[in-house]
Amino acid sequence: MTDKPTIDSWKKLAEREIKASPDTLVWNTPEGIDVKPLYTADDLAGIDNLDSMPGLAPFLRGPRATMYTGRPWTIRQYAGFSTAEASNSFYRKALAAGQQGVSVAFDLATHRGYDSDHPRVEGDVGKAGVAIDSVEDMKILFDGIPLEKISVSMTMNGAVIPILASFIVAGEEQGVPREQLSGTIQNDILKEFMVRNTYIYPPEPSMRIVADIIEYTAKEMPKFNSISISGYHMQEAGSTLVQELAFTLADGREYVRAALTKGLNVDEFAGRLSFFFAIGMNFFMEAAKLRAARLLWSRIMTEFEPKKASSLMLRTHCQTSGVSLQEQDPYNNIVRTAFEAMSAALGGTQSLHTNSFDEAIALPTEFSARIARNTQLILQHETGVTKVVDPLAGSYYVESLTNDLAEKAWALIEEVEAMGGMTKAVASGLPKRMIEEAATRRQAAVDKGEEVIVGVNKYRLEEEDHLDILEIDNSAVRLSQIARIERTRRQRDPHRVEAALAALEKIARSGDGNMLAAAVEASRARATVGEISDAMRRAFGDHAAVPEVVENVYGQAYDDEPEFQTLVSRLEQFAGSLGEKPRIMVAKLGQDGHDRGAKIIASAFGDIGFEVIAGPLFQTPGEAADTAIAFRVHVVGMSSLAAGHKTLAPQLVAALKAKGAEDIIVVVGGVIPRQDYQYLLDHGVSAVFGPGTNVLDAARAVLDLMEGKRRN
Ligand code: 2CP
Repeated sequence: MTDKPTIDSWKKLAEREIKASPDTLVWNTPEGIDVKPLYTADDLAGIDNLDSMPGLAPFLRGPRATMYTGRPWTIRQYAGFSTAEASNSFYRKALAAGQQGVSVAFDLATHRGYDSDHPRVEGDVGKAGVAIDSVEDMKILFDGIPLEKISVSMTMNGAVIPILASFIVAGEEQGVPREQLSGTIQNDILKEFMVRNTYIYPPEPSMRIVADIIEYTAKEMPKFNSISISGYHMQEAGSTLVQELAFTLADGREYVRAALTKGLNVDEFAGRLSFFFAIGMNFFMEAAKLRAARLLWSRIMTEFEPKKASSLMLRTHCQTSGVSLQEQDPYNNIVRTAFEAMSAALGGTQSLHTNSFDEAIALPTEFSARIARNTQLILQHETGVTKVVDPLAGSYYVESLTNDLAEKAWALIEEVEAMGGMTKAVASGLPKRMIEEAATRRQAAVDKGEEVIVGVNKYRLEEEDHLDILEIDNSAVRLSQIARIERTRRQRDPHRVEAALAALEKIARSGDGNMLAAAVEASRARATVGEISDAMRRAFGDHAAVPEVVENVYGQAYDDEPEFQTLVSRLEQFAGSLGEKPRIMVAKLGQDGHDRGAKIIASAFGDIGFEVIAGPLFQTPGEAADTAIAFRVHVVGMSSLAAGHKTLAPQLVAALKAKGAEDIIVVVGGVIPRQDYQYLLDHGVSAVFGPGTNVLDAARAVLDLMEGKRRN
């Protein structure tokens, strides 16, 4: 007879196996959750909703009763580059090869409401997405794609009014009335102020825009999801999963409140709110996060007393994590993405994008896009994952994680609520700061090797294989866009355009009317994206964020480590010989607002002992040179994540030279393909730091450069 197994007998056995207490095996995650080596039925005690059902509130187990057994998630690959013609051809091929919905990536010029002929966007046109200047481009983008059948997601937040307006008009002119258009517009501005930075106007009028879109789509476009409330970019910026969950749901609550100010009934629009989460490498926790998200959203929505059950339902798109992709040994990214995709499916996503393995470094090629798409097709058709609803339910570990995440996120949501809601919290800078601290802490853990990344800080290849990447000829795209804008302007009725833009500006100023309805008229008249954005700019002005840098997070993580201290002393010595602290400006040029890397560098370099000047976002090379000179910096570190480096870095070097400041060292970091290093070095850049660079190594290299310069 053996005794009934107990947790105590397991503990004794475990202790014998590892010759230490099993408590030493507890994994303290960045979320503040202590993951134990073993979960048992005891861990389910006191957890609510274990007996809930899919398709029924609170929807913990999924928004649909049958979930993927009735209909699998939508394979929706996010793509767009160069011209509307090139992107259209890419979409058509992808749809023919098994993709099920379209998801448009716009270039950064479009995001920020500039036409392709604007001088501020010379390095951005057609680079990280497709250039759209007017309805003429939009019509080409969807040529031959039946908009009454294929749902279209558009990632647009800043220039959301002109883009949605031109989509509606493109539909009309394709013979599809707006009530038949299905899809989603991202339209989530709060997270832009927090992490993604493709805003145009200040927060208050930006929230009015969100509300106008929810109002218009609720009344005119019943099949269209008015918003995609996004946590994705928070995780990309370095947030923990609890922060991603809490801030996203708190954003959602704020949007509901904004829509209610338009006099809508909650049931008129709540069923068409949708969400968007990142799925990173913490396999079980990510699946649990989606379950927790549905539970909490239903709790939040109950407060608004809807009558329809669908108003309590969280439906979401997911994307595998971009930051988990590595430049080094890039085929490993296929494996990472497959695990993340499986986790999203186990968590019950409605729609999914799987990243291509080369996306850490460039836009996907047709080859890498095919593997990414096939990852989902294999999941759907070969693994059996679609055959059972919410298959992780009842797992001691996953139920426990779902509950822990929900509790921790709820506490943070309540904290935001106590601050007066998310708009106020965002204005205070707290969420942004929390995310940046988490990002810096994680970078330190990776640099120290505490967090292993295969092929990067462990098992690194001696020599990397050559990788063919897609390169966009940015100047050719720009010239062809400019030609089309000029043709559109020649052929339109200028009085009609002027009247439509004046009507839009009036509504923007007065708040009386709907800005999207007015923009649809302007778009029909062939007003451009830039002109429609400018009409609202005249009423609202531009938003300019003041960059802040977190302190003592990176340094603290290194505490008394000799490697760090040696560098600090070396820098102190150099400062002594210089007679002042070495100054570095971290610069972001063009419309590239991805500032996670820049912020981490600024923060870590500050802790190492540099005086850091965090340059404002969206500078032209000439403006950045002026700032560098005004602060008398020794080094400019340009951070580039949106492929503008080959245009913008040489222009920065030239601008410094033209202003007599060629002694300022220029280094470039970020998403820079190896193929481009020599080009940058030949154009006056002193060093290039690609993805996966250890921050201490970068700081040492910058110090070497400064010492070298001083000696010469
Ligand atoms: C679903 N349906 C079902 C079932 N499941 N019907 C019967 N039985 C079932 N089991 C129905 C749905 O009710 C719906 O019809 C239709 O099938 C489509 O399903 P869905 O679940 O609504 O899927 P979807 O049309 O693909 O919509 C998914 C989302 C949507 C999440 C709601 O918002 C979306 O597609 N989002 C994508 C966002 C996106 O692509 N973002 C890209 C971010 P009805 O509609 O009639 O009810 S790019 C990110 C980059 C990084 C960036 O931002 O920078």
